[in-house]
Amino acid sequence: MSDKKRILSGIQPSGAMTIGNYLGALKNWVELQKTDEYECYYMLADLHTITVRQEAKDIRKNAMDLLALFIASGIDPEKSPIFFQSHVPAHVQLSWVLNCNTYMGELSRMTQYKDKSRKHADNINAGLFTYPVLMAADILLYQADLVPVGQDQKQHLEITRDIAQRFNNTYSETFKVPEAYIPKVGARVMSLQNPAQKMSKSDTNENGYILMLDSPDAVMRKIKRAVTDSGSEVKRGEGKEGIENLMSIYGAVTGKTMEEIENEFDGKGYGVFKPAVAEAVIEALRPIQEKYNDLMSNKDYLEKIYRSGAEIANLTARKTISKVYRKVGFIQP
Ligand code: ATP
Ligand code: LTN
Repeated sequence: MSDKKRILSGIQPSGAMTIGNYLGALKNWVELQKTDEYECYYMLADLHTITVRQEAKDIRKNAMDLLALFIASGIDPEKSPIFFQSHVPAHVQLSWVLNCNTYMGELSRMTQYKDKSRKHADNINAGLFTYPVLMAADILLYQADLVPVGQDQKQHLEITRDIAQRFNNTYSETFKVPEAYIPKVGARVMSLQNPAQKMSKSDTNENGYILMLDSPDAVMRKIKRAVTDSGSEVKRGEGKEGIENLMSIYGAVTGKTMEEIENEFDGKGYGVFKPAVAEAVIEALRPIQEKYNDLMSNKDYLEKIYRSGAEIANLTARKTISKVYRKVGFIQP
């Protein structure tokens, strides 16, 4: 086993992937993998997906699309195992043990749970409530040091750390206590239709998000329609959340700072700015979409990737779960 630090992260195949997922998470995964300083595990969190009602055929389609997008975006499956959460039984096994070491009170404070309960008032199921425990299991199984995620997952990382520390105190040192890794730009991409709300793949208004697989026309149209203020200056500030969101998207894809963007568009107005943002996004997506199309015509290759990913993930995860079972007192099989 290498003594490199570990990374684990995941995205749910709960819809088509947005540029929010890319800028907040996947882009960093690729960069962290390139440093060669980490051993990285990248997971498609399909078990998490059924916490809200889903059609089976949609999960199947979204899961394969997402797998291809991981690779098309630059994750090298030769270096980093890519696997489906449901292919590694230890996730569910550990989540049971952790459920018995997590309090109702701490789970009730999770903002994602509150948001999703509001959105899915007719289906507030137990899985939605214990979602963060399964996520803690995902991370702790791999003894991850670092978890690259968007801003919205910070609270889930905090509860993961609490659960790990509590378990370690009760049963002796077992888990690495992980750190969140949140990008400086792009950590919280907002909806194009409502800049007070995060861009989300499960939004009912498709003009609110840009998908990784949106056509250039769709990207241009959605950005031109993005909600802004009645002014015309490309600047940050009170009441300018819509423009600020477009500026941070532009910054995240071009590498430019907010100051540089303000200078670039000084005196130019939204009519110049919006198409420039759209062009930059289109150019960033183009190579990813090309690679995605190639990969989707090679299903055998994709299948090989997730199979060998699961094999490696299972090896690592089994070590942790057998240690945990032993520590809590279960007789070894
Ligand atoms: P859902 O709408 O089904 O809850 P989601 O779009 O919020 O899904 P997840 O699969 O829950 O996406 O998140 C995957 C990763 O993308 C996480 O690291 C999350 O923090 C990040 N992420 C999601 N939305 C955004 C966003 N708008 N801006 C930045 N990062 C984001
Ligand atoms: N809950 C995450 C997706 C996710 C995840 C993980 C992220 C599931 N398991 C483990 C990092 C590590 C979300 O983004 N909604």
